Amino acid sequence: MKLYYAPATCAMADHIALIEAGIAYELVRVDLKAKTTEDGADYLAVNPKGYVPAIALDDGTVLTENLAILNWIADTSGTLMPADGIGRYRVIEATAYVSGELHKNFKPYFNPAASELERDEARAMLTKRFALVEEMLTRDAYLAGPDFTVADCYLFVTMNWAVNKVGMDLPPQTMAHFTRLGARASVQQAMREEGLA
Ligand SMILES: N[C@@H](CCC(=O)N[C@@H](CS)C(=O)NCC(=O)O)C(=O)O
Repeated sequence: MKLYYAPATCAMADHIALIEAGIAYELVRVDLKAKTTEDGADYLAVNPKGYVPAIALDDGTVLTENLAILNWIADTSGTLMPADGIGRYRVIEATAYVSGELHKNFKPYFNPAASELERDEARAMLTKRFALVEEMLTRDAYLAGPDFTVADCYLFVTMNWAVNKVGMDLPPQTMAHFTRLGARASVQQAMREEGLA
């Protein structure tokens, strides 16, 4: 399978999850401005949405959207998420929170046309959203309970943006989680492979 990515984007969540799950992958880098892949092909022909991540399975099936791809990785490998019960829905709930409530609030920081006011409003909202993450990490070792799951893979990306793009001070448990996850072999490998380490 192929993972279409750009460095340090939300596709890194899937990259980390693939490594954790032990699923073999080929990375294909996308130029998000030009909408081309590293070999010059038209990325829109792969994913008409034009953004990353996307995965292409060996039979040519293309799957997009982090939530779907992370669930596919977990289900395909039988790891990174409970197979059933409320624990499974807690992971989906946490991943949806990262996607809908954390990720989306970084948008002004990736949009050169965004105003300072928009950035300030986004930062205030992120502070509020990370306060809930802090509560969750005070209760449990990982975002969705006692075990590392796909929700933590995605959370790592947003914590990385908060610290290294926005310059936020994350609350203490969240910062400790960021440091712990940053030391995991899978995260180190993903960073290396994306040219970030
Ligand atoms: N709804 C998508 C959003 C993905 C997304 O925001 N991707 C960003 C990188 S983090 C991107 O490719 N932006 C470039 C663009 O939209 O042109 C998902 O959850 O997978």
